[in-house]
Amino acid sequence: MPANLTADFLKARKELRAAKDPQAKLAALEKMLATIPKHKGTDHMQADIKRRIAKLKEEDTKSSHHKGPQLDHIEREGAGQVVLLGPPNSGKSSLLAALTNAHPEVADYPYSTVIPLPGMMLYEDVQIQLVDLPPISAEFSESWLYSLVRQADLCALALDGSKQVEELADDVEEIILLLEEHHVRLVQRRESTEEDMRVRDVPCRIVLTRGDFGDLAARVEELSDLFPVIVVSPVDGTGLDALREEIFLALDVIRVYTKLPGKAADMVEPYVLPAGSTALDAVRTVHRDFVDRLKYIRVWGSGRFDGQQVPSTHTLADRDIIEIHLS
Ligand SMILES: Nc1nc2c(ncn2[C@@H]2O[C@H](COP(=O)(O)OP(=O)(O)OP(=O)(O)O)[C@@H](O)[C@H]2O)c(=O)[nH]1
Ligand SMILES: [Mg+2]
Repeated sequence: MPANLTADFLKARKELRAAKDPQAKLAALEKMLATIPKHKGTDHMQADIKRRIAKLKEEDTKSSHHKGPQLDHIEREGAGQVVLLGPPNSGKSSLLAALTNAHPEVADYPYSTVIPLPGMMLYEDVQIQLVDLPPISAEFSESWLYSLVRQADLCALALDGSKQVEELADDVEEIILLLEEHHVRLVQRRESTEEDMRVRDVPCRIVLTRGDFGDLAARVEELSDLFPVIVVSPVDGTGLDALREEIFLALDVIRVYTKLPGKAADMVEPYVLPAGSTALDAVRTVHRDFVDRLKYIRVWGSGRFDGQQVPSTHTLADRDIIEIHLS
């Protein structure tokens, strides 16, 4: 059967051949579909046009997804990255607001947080990054939430302290299982021994919110079997200093200050290194090139006496001051 194509259709087909970008192609295809004579003889052509339109539209939605914010990674800043994880309405955003410079939405209904939000928390002279997450629950959690927990140095598990102890234990168990399904294991402390590549160990602390609700001792006792517990209330300030300190300690890092020979140390901005780092690790952190030029290192703090010359394998302690001598 002859197709009997119209002049309008032939014009649209010409436009399609000349089209350079997907939008122009889509417009031409839609014009072709509108002008093609609708009868048996053009069935095949109609189907082909429809298929090409669908493909272009699908590609368009895919690429517009890419243009949206990247949610499965937050650039790490400061001495460590701590995710605020927990069931809906447990007080995660309130913690971010109380501890950092960030201004998250705090609301008395669940699922108020929908995208991750970072903020910086100051502990003494160290900046630590906290990341507020949407809630985790068996009903619904975004898949990128698990990626963010995986990448974190520490998980602050926020739980609503006004809930009954059995309910809290159930919440923790559910979260542990959900994370395990996504190859994340909450632990007290990350061991430096070889890790199973598929399973990521993330140290965890329980943060029991609504500490202003009364005595939470029984709940603390029960939950302490799982992870160390800190009771807080962003409403009246209970436990916030203790939480800052616990987060710093749980990150398992040390601060190292540097000084120039004959000068006072720069005590303003410490270098932050993993606990157990050596004097040579610190030198490398200050400047890669210093390693080759290193003559010797003096230490104030963990040395036997102030200014002691130490071997490069010397293990540093938190708040040590080092003086680097180069050739
Ligand atoms: N009294 C009291 N209220 C709190 C405390 N922490 C949070 N709230 C309240 O609890 C509600 C929920 O707090 P959010 O910080 O939004 O909770 P969330 O965990 O971020 O909630 P989602 O993002 O929806 O999962 C808000 O009305 C807060 O004001 C607390 O320690 N004491
Ligand atoms: Mg929230």
